[in-house]
Amino acid sequence: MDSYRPQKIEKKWQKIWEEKQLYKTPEQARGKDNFYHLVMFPYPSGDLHVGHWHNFVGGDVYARFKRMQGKNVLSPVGFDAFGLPAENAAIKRGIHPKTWTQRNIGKMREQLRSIGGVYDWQREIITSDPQYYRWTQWIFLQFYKAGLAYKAKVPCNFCLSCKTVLANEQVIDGQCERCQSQVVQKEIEQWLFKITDYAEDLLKDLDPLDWPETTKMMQKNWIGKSVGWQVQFSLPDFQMSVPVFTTRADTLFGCTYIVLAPEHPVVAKLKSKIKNWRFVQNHIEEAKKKTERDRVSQTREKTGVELRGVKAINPVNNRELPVFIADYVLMHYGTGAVMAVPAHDKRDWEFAKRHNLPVIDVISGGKASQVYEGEGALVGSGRFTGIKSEIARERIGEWLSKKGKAERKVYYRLRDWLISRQRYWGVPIPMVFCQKHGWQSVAEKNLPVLLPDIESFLPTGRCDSPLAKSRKFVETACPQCGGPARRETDTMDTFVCSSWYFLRYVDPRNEKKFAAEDKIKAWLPVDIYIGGAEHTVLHLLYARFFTKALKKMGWVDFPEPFLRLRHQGIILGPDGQKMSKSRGNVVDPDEQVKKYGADSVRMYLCFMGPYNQGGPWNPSGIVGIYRFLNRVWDLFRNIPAKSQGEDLQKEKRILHQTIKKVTADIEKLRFNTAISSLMVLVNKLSVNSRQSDPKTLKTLLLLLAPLAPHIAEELWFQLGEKNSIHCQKWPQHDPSLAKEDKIQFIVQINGRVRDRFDAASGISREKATELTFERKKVKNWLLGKAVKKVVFVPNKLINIVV
Ligand code: ANZ
Repeated sequence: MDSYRPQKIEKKWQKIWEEKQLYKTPEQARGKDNFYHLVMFPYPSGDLHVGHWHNFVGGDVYARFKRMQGKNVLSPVGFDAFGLPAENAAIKRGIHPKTWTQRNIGKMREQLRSIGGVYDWQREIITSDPQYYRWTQWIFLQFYKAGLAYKAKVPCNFCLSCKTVLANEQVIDGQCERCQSQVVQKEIEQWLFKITDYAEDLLKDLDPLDWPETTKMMQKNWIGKSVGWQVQFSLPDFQMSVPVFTTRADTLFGCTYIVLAPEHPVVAKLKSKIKNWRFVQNHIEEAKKKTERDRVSQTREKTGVELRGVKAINPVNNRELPVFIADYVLMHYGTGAVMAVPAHDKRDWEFAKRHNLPVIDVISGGKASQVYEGEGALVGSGRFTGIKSEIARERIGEWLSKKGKAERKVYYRLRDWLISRQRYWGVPIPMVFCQKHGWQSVAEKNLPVLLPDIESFLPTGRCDSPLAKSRKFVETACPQCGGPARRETDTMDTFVCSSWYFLRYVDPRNEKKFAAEDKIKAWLPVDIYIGGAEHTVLHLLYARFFTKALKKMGWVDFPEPFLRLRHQGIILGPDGQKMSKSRGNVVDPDEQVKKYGADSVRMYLCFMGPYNQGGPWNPSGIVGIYRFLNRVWDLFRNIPAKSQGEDLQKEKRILHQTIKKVTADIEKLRFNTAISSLMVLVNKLSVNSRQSDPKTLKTLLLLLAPLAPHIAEELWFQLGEKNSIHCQKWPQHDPSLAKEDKIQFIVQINGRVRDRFDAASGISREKATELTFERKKVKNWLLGKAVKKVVFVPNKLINIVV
């Protein structure tokens, strides 16, 4: 008899599946609903470890499960191939980013094949392929036409090491997300997408989505909606007024000074009137050097300078107030000016203490001489005294608005998305600059604007891209007048490429459109999206923005791209630390596959813990799974005659209970508990293997098929089946068969019947003893007696000897 040799059977089946195009997804399949199942496409990093596998494997199990449940499942794969990391790695190794990327894609294709996934390879997309980025450029042009793409001089995050600007989302704690180097501020002309136009939609459409709550919360916080009032403080000596944005109009009577951002335009206008201009100017220059993060840092001392000679008037009580500039007030949030209420705002409190400014309590509830940021009844607030702060905010706002001194205002923290990068390895921005006609779009028929194959792709470190060095690329004709013009040499942030790839998968070879309308209708939106929680803000927000913008332009007809979202957990090294080459704790999936087979690796990754949690890779854990698959294999060595009577009954019960459990678990991506119940089933069947019903064994294989597709297929054919197990229907459990049989359990004390209770048939000694000793009657009989022995007769009785 053959023993289990995964290396042999896995290669064999992978070849057959591919030859038969088993996983080719038709646009429509008779009697089947379409189901778009998407796993975040990988970045071709070249060093895949088992952590990456975890993502794909979990996704593949679910896709296979949905297929067997009768869905026409689209489960595509592709590569997010442009971007800084490819370029940085290529620079480090001295090879061209294109070569490096192609090499890695080749390697990853092999790895993904060895997983035994249901990928439809004919739909593969690579974002650095001109046939793909041609449509990325086309979408850019549609955005430009719609006013959603524009160029502006903006303060940028500039990474000193990557030598490019970064989006706000790519700066983590003041450092570059990719290389952890310091990020500084620079003012540069950049291309931006107007994501802020969609701030409200991006916020309100989150609620109905079936996404992890924490992810929704992070997006909400990132968008950062603030509702408040914009209040006018007049500067009587200058016939002008300064608007401030506040969420706490209820504290207006406690305002003791005004603070402007150092860059506030009013400051420059007042220049000649400011008595201490030299000081003020110094502070402005200092502020320019600081990053936004430094400026808002909680721990830093709040410094500022008074604008001597300038006074503002509080509109609620006409009190005259000093005016300061301070860098903790940011120019590009709200109006760039705040009314300071030191009694009820911590930052203002610190500033007031430092500058010896008055503090006036206007909300009751705090402790004397401490800042109180909570709610309470108003004090010292004229006609509003005594009113609860939550209500007073509205009343004061409305009162001022009647006098023309305030208006209701909503602000968002979200900024426009800065998409241009001064790097080589990205999509060229399809714009041309003509001295006479300004910025002009490249004609759609001339797309793609090809990324030239240049040798010197190294970043320049100035504020232009390496493409600027290629005259052949740069010099072109103006689409308007045909005169000499220059191409834009910046490339797009890679997040632009991944903001729409889910649309392309439905029609990846279309040369006329990014995807045909009927195909979009047939598949989208995505039914389930699986990927890492590290993409909660960037990618997921951008993809939602693209969908909304394309919907508004009429290119798609749904507002949200991903109806259901699940994150997989992170797989740690055997030492419990994050898996990384530098730590030397990387587990290579290829090696594991060689040793134990892909099915064991798949199942172990699913078994390690709840899918959304991950955990450390345990080398003996995979051995356990390998042994389990060997036991499954052995079950099929002696295909038995039909079992009979009571045993058959029992076997059916546990089988149907397992079907029920595995179905419910896989649906919730709880693969680990699904596998546990399969283990219990296999244990039971191993004991009776000679009597097992072949039907039971077939069902076991069906349940195993999504998790361990190769061994399931092999054993399926060994049972004499002619069609792939992966085209079979998922088993249904029969509730009446799954139901536990009840028996009446007898309790004897010293051989005499004292109590009875109902219990599940097959109840264990431990459980029966536990239930017996919990019974009131039994407790009474045993009062003051010492238990000498407990005799257990399965399915019949317990006898307690005292
Ligand atoms: C007076 C006040 C009193 C405030 C009080 C708060 C508490 P969120 O919720 O984050 O939107 N603010 C407004 N514009 C600012 C800017 N450009 N830079 C720094 N701070 C700014 O915060 C809104 C509050 O942040 C506003 O409400 C304002 O301070 C401050 F007891 O106004 B508040």
